[in-house]
Amino acid sequence: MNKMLITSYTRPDLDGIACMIAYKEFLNETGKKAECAIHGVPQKEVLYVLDRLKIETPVLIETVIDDYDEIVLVDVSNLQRVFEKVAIKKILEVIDHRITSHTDDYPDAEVKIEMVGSAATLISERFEKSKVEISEPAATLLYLAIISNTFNFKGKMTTERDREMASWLKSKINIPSDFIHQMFVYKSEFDKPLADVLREDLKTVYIKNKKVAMAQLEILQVKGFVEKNLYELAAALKNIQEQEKSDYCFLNCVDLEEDFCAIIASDKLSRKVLTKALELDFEGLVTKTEQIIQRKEIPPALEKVL
Ligand SMILES: [Mn+2]
Repeated sequence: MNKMLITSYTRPDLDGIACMIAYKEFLNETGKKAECAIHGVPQKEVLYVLDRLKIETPVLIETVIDDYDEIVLVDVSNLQRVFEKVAIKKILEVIDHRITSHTDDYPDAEVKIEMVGSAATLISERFEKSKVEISEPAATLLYLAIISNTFNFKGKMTTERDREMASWLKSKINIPSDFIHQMFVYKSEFDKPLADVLREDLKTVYIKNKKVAMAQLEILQVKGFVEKNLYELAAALKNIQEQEKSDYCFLNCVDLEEDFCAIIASDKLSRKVLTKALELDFEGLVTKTEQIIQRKEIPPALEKVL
């Protein structure tokens, strides 16, 4: 029997990791041989969760890729975000939750892309619908992934399906009541200069020939954080803008326990275009949003005004 390898995008977040570990379990339980592997160092919150749940980190994809003829992508459908040696002809299945133009990239694969808040919801539904018993570690990972990806159900992309699967998973697990808060605390502490942190997770997109560099932090107590670090953050953004030669550049700071974001832009043009696109008022370099905005919601808004 062929073995399948499940993977996600480079530097996976909790959603990517939870999906690959849980989907491996699902496939194994349904009689298929599957393994999972990661590319790059997982994001901080992943390391915290795996360590606290005593779950082993998946192996590095570069060490095993040649042993597999069949590959499954979870929480990603854009091949550019995946380890370069993942060949398109080997891809058997794609499970993702992003608005994407990549559905037709995989003529031979089974592609399931549905607009829910978290890919973990799609994996959870597989277990629930087929009545395959889910282990507590896998259920815990999927539950935390839904919480993390939907900003605790406060993000706009949250759907009823995410809520339903989260409560189904929650009935099967036992986690300390402060686990999620502690996970957020861990995510909010940085052990390197903020400039490096912003760089590490920077996303750049082109909108009508303009290059937009977007940084995002998901942390607790955004207000105090911004007050304390504004100078450093603004300098880091200026640097990014120079290095990337981007036309626009900003940082979106999501407050994980309050319903707002602080958006910082160190240059006038970026502030001007964000003001127009998001109907916000900057005070100095910063503006506060009325509700949580995700980074990926900003390009469509910019597209309308550029
Ligand atoms: Mn995701």
